Amino acid sequence: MNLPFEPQRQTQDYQASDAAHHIHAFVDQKALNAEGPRVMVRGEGLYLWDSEGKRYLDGMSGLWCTQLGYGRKDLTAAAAAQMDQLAYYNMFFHTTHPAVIELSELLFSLLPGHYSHVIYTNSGSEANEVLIRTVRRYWQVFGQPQKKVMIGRWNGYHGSTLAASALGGMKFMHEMGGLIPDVAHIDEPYWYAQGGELTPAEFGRRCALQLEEKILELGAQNVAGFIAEPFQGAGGMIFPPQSYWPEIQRICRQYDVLLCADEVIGGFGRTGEWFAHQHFGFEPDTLSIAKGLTSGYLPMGGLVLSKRMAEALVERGGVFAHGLTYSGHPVAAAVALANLKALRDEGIVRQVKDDTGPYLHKLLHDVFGSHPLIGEIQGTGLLAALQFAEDKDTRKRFANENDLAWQCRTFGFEAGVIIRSTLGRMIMAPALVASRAELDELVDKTRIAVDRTARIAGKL
Ligand code: PXG
Repeated sequence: MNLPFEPQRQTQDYQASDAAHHIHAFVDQKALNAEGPRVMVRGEGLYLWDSEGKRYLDGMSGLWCTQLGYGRKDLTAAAAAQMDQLAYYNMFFHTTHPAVIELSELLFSLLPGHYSHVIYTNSGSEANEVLIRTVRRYWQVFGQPQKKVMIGRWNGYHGSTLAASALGGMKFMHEMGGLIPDVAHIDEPYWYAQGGELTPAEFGRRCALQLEEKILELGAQNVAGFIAEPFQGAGGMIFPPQSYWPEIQRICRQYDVLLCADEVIGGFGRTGEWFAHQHFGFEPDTLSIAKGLTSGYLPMGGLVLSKRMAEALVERGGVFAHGLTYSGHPVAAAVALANLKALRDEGIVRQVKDDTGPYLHKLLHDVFGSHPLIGEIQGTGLLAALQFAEDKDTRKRFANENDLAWQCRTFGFEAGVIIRSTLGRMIMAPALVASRAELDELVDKTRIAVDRTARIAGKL
């Protein structure tokens, strides 16, 4: 074993202790305990090592978050310096600190000019919790306290806490713990699966018009906001047809419904723009952010507000009874600041847009464009999805597509690459610092996994 570190304990020892004490995310814990989780012990650049010494190319940036890759000394130095200087102070009782002030300055220099304020949180779920309260407070300030229904989308994902999962449209999550009142859902714009005979443009428009129907059904005077991911992430890396967002924006403006973009995955360069709504060309009133804000090195999120909303809350709102112990945590803020500086000063977002993003998509089209298992390739920047198809002409999907995708993911691990599976789609979202050579390796190893999957699906 040739490891760039000394493993402290045996893998089985780690696994036994983990099984004894730890409930993992989104898994049958009993089944996982029997199998034993992979123990990740080190990261450097795009690579991870497990406790057995096996090396993986991380094609998912952790969970869509390590924009700068692993092991960045500038981020660890920023954390250490801030810990030495002021490890903690809070945003309650009329105080602030330089780290959070400088982070906000930089954040708003990167955002379009119609945003002005942010409420910091520790995660994306919290950003969306705060969103519900902030949007409702905004309408209260304007004398419309009944305007409080939030509309989300089926198969959207906005986090795992009670209200964030209610905004999301994962029915199996709603069944575990329940919903909250005053939340409604419309369909997702997943043309490949649900578009039928419609063209993508027609289908996109039809999905958007569902928002208008839902607003009219609920009464526009009762609808506070519409929340959606610019492209769905956890739901399968699904890009809406181009007709979708302009129509959604028109409807929100027409009925005075706030347009809330969940940029937790799309933000901070993933699409080659700083924020995904810029790629799709619409102007949300709020942005939920997290993940790439710190490259995942420390937990931090936030809710960005348009000038119009911030002005109402600040100038007319009085006390807004909201705050978290760790809102604007100085160490997280210092890391976020160092992270955003690196993304900006090293030209990484531009590189994704002009070089590595187009390079990845050309490669994917060359390798998978006529692959017998792949019916569609979607994405832009360092973001891609491969759709499995049983019949490419009719867009028929496999009855066992979920199992096939999970198999593909397992084959990926065996080949030394981490790709994400969702219902019949394989997702790639490597760190934004990926080189062309690393993207070659990502696609080569993904090809091994997809070919093996095609064989068990009878397609090769
Ligand atoms: N909004 C979006 C769009 C997300 O993708 C959250 C909110 C919640 O963020 P926190 O920081 O509370 O986890 C997310 C999280 C996956 C996967 O498998 C995606 C997420 C989380 C875990 C797994 O794709 N996204």
